[in-house]
This record gives sequence, structure tokens and C-alpha cells, in this order.
Amino acid sequence: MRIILGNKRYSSWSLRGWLAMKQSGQDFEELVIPMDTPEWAEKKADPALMPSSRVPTVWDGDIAVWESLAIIDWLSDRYGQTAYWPVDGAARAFARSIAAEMHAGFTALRRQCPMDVCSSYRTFRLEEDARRDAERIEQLWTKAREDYGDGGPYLFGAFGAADMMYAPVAMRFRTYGIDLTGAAATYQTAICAHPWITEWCDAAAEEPESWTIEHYEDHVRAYL
Ligand SMILES: N[C@@H](CCC(=O)N[C@@H](CS)C(=O)NCC(=O)O)C(=O)O
Repeated sequence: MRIILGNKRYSSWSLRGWLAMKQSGQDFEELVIPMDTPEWAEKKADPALMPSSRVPTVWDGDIAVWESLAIIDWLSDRYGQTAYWPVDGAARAFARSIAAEMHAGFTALRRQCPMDVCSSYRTFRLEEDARRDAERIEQLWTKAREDYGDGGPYLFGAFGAADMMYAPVAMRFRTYGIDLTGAAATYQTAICAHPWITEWCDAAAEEPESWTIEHYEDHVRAYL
């Protein structure tokens, strides 16, 4: 298997797909393409590499899968549902719902706080719509941990699909100094300390300086 990724520093959707690949337990190759470069423009125009012109894209032999949730579905069908979704029906319904809510929503938070695992902004101001997104996420994490979190430190106990979808948000909260409380704060600490997250951040820190995307930095400065 092979996964096509954007910069590990910035590409939150890539992180979701990559975590799903790690969870499969299979060996896979990675191709990281620096976004906003001529190479990116060329590669994203190639449907034999990126059929949706977006990352992540997974190639399983000659079968392409894109969209982070579809990648999770594909891998869970192939390598075992229980590695991705809770067995208990109520827990699974909640896990699927919050994973889909992440995939489709929280646009204000995503727009205002682009993922940047290499930076830390201690004076960041969230606008009202992004603040509401952050509060909703804190509520969802708290409910998952309190109602379904026995058996491990992650949203549904063991690491799974919902954690893959929310890990980039935990990273954003860390980057922008957005403080959580109670069970949500404990969860954020656990996910940020996950060895695969550490591996991802270490690789991000090794990316060349020339891959820095200036307009992300300019955008963030507006909220400092
Ligand atoms: N809904 C998609 C989102 C994928 C996406 O938007 N990826 C970004 C990078 S993080 C991308 O490839 N954007 C195209 C571009 O920047 O040209 C998913 O779940 O995978």
C-alpha cells in the first residue's frame, strides 16, 4: 500500500489518513508532496496519482481511495472493524457520528486555526464562531470519555477512528494555546503524546525550510 500526503507540518487531512494506515498494521510507502509548489500543482493534476486532486490518497494495489473517512472505511473493511470502531452499538453510533461531524464541519475553527504542528502561539484570539466550534468539540470529547472511555485513554478507550479524525484538532488546540478542562484536557494530553503523533511531528520538524507556506503564517498573524 501507498499513501500520498501533503506537508506533515500542515496537512491535517493527511494526518488522519496516515493514522488510519498505521492502525492497519500493514507496511506502506509514503509520498509526501510539498503543497503550494510547482511539484504539487503538477502532481495534483495527475489522476493516476491523486484522483480527487487532494491528499490523502491511498493506493491499495491499483485501487485508489481518497477522502479520510472513506480511507478509514476501506481499511476497516479490509483489516478489521474493531481496530477502528467500538464494538458496542451505542458507542459505535456516537463514534461514527462525531467522526462524520468532524469530516463535514467545524469550518470556522479549521479556517482560523490551520494545523501547524511545528508552531506555538500563546497570544492567539479565537473569534466567536471558532470558539463555538471549540466548545462543541470539548463537549463531544467529554461525553465520549465519560460514557465510553473505559479501557484506555482515547475517546472510546482504545485508539480508533474517532481519534484519527480528531487528532489534528488536538494538535491545533496545542498550537494555538486553546485551553480545555477536565476529561477533554486529559484526552488532549493523551492524544498529543501518542507515539504515532510524536513520529509525525518529528518528521514534520525535518521538512525543509523551503516548504514553509508563508500565507498560512500571514493568516495566523491576524489573530495574534
Ligand atoms: N475531505 C477531504 C479533505 C482533503 C483536503 O482538503 N486535503 C487538502 C490538504 S490538507 C488538499 O489536498 N487540498 C488541495 C489543495 O490544497 O490544492 C478528506 O477528508 O480527505
